[in-house]
Amino acid sequence: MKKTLTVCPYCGTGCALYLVSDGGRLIGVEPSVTHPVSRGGLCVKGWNAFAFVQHPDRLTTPLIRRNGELMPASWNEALGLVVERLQSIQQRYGHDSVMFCSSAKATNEENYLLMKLARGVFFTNNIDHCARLCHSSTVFGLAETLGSGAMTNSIACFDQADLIFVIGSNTTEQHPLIGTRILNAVRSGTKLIVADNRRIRLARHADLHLRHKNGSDVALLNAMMHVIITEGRMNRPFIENRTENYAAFAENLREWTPERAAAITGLEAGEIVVAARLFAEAKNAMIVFSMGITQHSHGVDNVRCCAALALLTGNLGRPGAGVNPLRGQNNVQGGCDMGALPDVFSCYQPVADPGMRQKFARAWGVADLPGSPGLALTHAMDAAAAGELQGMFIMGENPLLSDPDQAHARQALQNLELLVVQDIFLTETAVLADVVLPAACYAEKEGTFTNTERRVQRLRKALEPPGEALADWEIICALAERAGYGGMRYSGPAQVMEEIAALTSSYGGISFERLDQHGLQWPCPDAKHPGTPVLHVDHCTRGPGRFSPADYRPPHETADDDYPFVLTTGRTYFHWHTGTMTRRSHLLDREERSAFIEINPEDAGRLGVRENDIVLVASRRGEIRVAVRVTGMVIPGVVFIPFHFAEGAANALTNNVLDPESSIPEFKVCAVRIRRIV
Ligand SMILES: Nc1nc2c(c(=O)[nH]1)N[C@H]1C(S)=C(S)[C@@H](COP(=O)(O)OP(=O)(O)OC[C@H]3O[C@@H](n4cnc5c(=O)[nH]c(N)nc54)[C@H](O)[C@@H]3O)O[C@H]1N2
Ligand SMILES: Nc1nc2c(c(=O)[nH]1)N[C@H]1C(S)=C(S)[C@@H](COP(=O)(O)OP(=O)(O)OC[C@H]3O[C@@H](n4cnc5c(=O)[nH]c(N)nc54)[C@H](O)[C@@H]3O)O[C@H]1N2
Ligand code: SF4
Ligand SMILES: [Mo]
Repeated sequence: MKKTLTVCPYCGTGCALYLVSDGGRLIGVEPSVTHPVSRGGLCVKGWNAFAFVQHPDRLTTPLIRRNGELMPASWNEALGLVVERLQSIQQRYGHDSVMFCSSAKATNEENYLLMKLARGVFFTNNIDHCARLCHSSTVFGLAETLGSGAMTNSIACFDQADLIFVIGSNTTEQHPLIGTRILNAVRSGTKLIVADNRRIRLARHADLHLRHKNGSDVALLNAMMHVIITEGRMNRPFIENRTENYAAFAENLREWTPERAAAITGLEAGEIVVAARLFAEAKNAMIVFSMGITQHSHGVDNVRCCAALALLTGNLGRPGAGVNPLRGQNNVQGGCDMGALPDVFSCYQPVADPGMRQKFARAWGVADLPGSPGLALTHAMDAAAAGELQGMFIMGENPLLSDPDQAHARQALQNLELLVVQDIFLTETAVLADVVLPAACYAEKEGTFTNTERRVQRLRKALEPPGEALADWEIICALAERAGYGGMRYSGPAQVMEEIAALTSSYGGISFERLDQHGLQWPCPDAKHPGTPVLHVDHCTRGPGRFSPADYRPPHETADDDYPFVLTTGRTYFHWHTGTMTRRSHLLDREERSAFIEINPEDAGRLGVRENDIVLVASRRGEIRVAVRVTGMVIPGVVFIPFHFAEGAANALTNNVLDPESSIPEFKVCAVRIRRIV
């Protein structure tokens, strides 16, 4: 038996685990007792992280569409075809007629290489990844206010908070080992406020549970800050010494009385006052947020308010105090850090800056690099649907199920002249592709992932990939070679990290040798630097923390006579996004088999539906059939559907309206109607 220390491929918590194999077969998982995050624990997905790896559905050979059908092909033919057709499209329509979608499931090295391929070889900044659907509003909002879009603290810091304010994060289900940490802190006296209208597990342990209306967070947070200011509970020295724009900000809050916010949020004014006092009284208060805050057409405004609450009360730059967006995918922090974004190279170095372009062009041995920002993922889908984008190369994403408004996503993907999908399974998106490239999964390759607390960690190869599948980095390098570029010949991912470190100051001191057992937290600028557990200690990354005022804008769609329910979408404990991996893991699949809708008992009574009835749920964009769960998890008027299930795809219903600044879709609110059919 062999044990290989690696990192869990599911969530951004970044637990370490050992893959246990016997003669080339994976037989199980063991936790790492010494790891600072997981400390000998794992959630159910971590324990089952081996299960999909050797599933018979794994892709084992490249596939090319011939006479309408995907047929096995050689690597030689598939790589040749991809490069030839991408180049042909660019010759006819220009460099920006193709889009590269990178992957938060792939390693840092692979994300870096795909962005190098897009920019350096195909001369386009059209590169993005699922962070657009996830924390793009965080990256925008925190860059503006604090100077860095990442978690300000480490996961271990949660133990030192006197109060934790969880807003729009179902932490025990979606970041289970962080959720446990919060519950442990609460057990030893830390206060907890939960602002989420679902009765999530954390809510049952909270000192205060605010069940405000979906999409009303700006009103709630503004009113909390109004109370803090009018009661003189703000941290004046912190505001004075470490922030800017306070006067204008406070002026804007004048009108935001708890009564005004009560009318918008559906809360009692008194509840808002209690929340404000609890928060302001805590010596060290920590804000934790996730998709309930970010996935709105006003996602950036929500984030601005979270940052402002921390600045107003001086809760920043200490172990128990900070602003903590929990990053979702195992390597979405890394995908962003590596520059798989349309406007920046690695670690947010802007492509618009000629000096940056020169630096990267010189390192990559190319004459020039494109300077105008490329398309965001959501805009690329719109462009494809409108016939303005011809080619798309998708590595490790399944947009047909994960993008908003499935009919629109399908139209976009079908409109393309060329769709290439590089995945470990034949996903719903891959079924539409012209070429499918089989990738090795996390257990079959070397590289690094960066978790939500900025910890860069090594994954290690436990076994060989199935059939002819190759690691994503190998495929990207082979594509570059085919395209006539000689600057992507590496002995392995360790050498790619050397190149990243040389071009990226936050990763400057990171090398495979140094990552050793449990990794390093960036910023880690040089080879002696121990890494950084807490950001913004003496001053914010941008200098002074900036108060950015935000005013309430309602969600794009609200309930009306035709569509009387608010639908909010999200996740369950057992499944991962579009289900490609968890629905192929026997134990996880057994726990949660098919699509469902949570309906409050009051609404169920009015609709005449009972547990397990099948209902038709329709929005202005589409309809699905799902089974009913009658539950007090949701408040009357709100229903919840997870987006894991292809046969009851929540995204057939969701609204493709975007936040104007971050281009994140409004996954968390749309209007639906419900009718019983069985
Ligand atoms: N098991 C599992 N874990 C996962 C994932 C998974 O698919 N499965 N995905 C990972 C990824 S990529 C991500 S981004 C994270 C997401 O992690 P979370 O953001 O924690 O998960 P969600 O279920 O999307 O939404 C969280 C909560 O937001 C609440 N919410 C909805 N609308 C609002 C609102 O307007 N205001 C407020 N305050 N709350 C609202 C919902 O009621 C829900 O409880 O999870 C990661 N972890
Ligand atoms: N309605 C609704 N929709 C949502 C959300 C929501 O809350 N509600 N949340 C959004 C959010 S936050 C996110 S992050 C997105 C996620 O959207 P996606 O990223 O599209 O979803 P995943 O299912 O995680 O897709 C990852 C793909 O990578 C493949 N894969 C796994 N490992 C590897 C590898 O090593 N190499 C390669 N090449 N492929 C690999 C998997 O098989 C899978 O097909 O969904 C978004 N969509
Ligand atoms: S908490 Fe996240 S990283 Fe840890 S075992 Fe569970 S899914 Fe994996
Ligand atoms: Mo996400």
